[in-house]
Amino acid sequence: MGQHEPEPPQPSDPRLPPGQRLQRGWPVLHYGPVPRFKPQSWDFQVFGATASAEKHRWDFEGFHALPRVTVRGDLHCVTRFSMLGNEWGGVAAKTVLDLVPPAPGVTHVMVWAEYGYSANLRVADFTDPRTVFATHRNGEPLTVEHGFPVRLVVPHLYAWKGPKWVRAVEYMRADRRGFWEERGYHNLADPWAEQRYSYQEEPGDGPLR
Ligand SMILES: Nc1nc2c(c(=O)[nH]1)N[C@H]1C(S)=C(S)[C@@H](COP(=O)(O)O)O[C@H]1N2
Ligand SMILES: [Mo]
Repeated sequence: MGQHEPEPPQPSDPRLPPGQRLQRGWPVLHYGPVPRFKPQSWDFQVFGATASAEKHRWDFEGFHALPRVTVRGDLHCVTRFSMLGNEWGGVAAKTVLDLVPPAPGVTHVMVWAEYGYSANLRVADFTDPRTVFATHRNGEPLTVEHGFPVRLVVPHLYAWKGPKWVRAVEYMRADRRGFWEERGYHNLADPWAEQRYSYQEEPGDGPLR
């Protein structure tokens, strides 16, 4: 073999969705600046169509005292890199929904982060057992670049559906597009169906724009 043969194709990993490649290391990717963490004013709010019609609020200690889970979950960025087999520690999204029940008719949530970043999810995606408000990866606390103190991880969807620096969850009776969903990305974001861009949406996949 000559010295300048092309790289052999990557061994295909069945955990890799179509059009994705394996990533070594953990790149940092987000829009805008990294927020500064202010422990005194930090809170995690649940608002919108709650069953009680009241806003719920946890401070930093309160949120970190919630029951915890560890889940295995891959991270698939729409820019085509995937990180496989991460272990995420944190609070299951379902736990938040159980502790702050939604009003009847809630179909979607908006997860809000610092600086107004947001991602919309169907309730079924939010309550998936592997959807987690992560504080740790592989046993280590998240660094601020990766979302400390809390980020959402939705392993079965493209990673833009997982806001870093989460501050709130809004319960909604109708779907509404989040930050990237308003800017041309697919409303549902299933990497196995390569739902990358909004022009691929079928009727019913998302609200009208
Ligand atoms: N607040 C916020 N969260 C975000 C983003 C962002 O721009 N802002 N980008 C998303 C995208 S597109 C990806 S791929 C992942 C990247 O996470 P990482 O930087 O920990 O690898 O964060 C997601 N969460
Ligand atoms: Mo991404």
